[in-house]
Amino acid sequence: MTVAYLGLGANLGDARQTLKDAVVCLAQQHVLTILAKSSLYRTAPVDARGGDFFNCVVKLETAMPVRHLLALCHKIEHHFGRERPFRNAPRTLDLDILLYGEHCIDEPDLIVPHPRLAERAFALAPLVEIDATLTIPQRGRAQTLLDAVATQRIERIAPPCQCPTTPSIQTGPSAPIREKSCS
Ligand code: PH2
Ligand code: MG
Ligand code: MG
Repeated sequence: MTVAYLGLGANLGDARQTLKDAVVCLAQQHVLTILAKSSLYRTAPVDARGGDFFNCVVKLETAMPVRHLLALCHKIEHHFGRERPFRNAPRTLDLDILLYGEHCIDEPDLIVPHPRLAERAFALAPLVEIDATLTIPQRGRAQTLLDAVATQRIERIAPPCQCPTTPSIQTGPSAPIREKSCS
């Protein structure tokens, strides 16, 4: 199994809703398990045209080889209406493999860690939200990299889900249950 991080971004159509739907879509894939997801962020475009983006990051575990994961990302982008009229054009959904375990891949159509990850607050902030101790192979601590791009405008827009989880409901050892005999 490999732990991977995907960056999700959108700035066309109902971008905020698309990111939420895309996370649900990922969660429904039997070939992976989502381990964590960041909040949503509203972010200023970096080297791109169009309005503000929404961004988030998903941490997952999968037995898929990285090429299969890439193909799945492309399939989901296509499902959400992604078109590529020119480089960094406004998009309904962008799904990038940010990290794939500790692997470093350098091929014409796939570079991991993502080649511009270390300069982008919109990817680093959600990564650090998920794991404050995260280290990017060949780059160093994500928090240190994030500190260096503090001038990029990003705003966390949705707090993590406030749904009660089992540990917070259980306040202590449960009272013993007195059982009646079935006879
Ligand atoms: N993606 C890009 C280029 N610029 N800027 C923001 N804020 N968010 C993105 O997801 C983004 C970008 C290329 O994929
Ligand atoms: Mg991208
Ligand atoms: Mg992409």
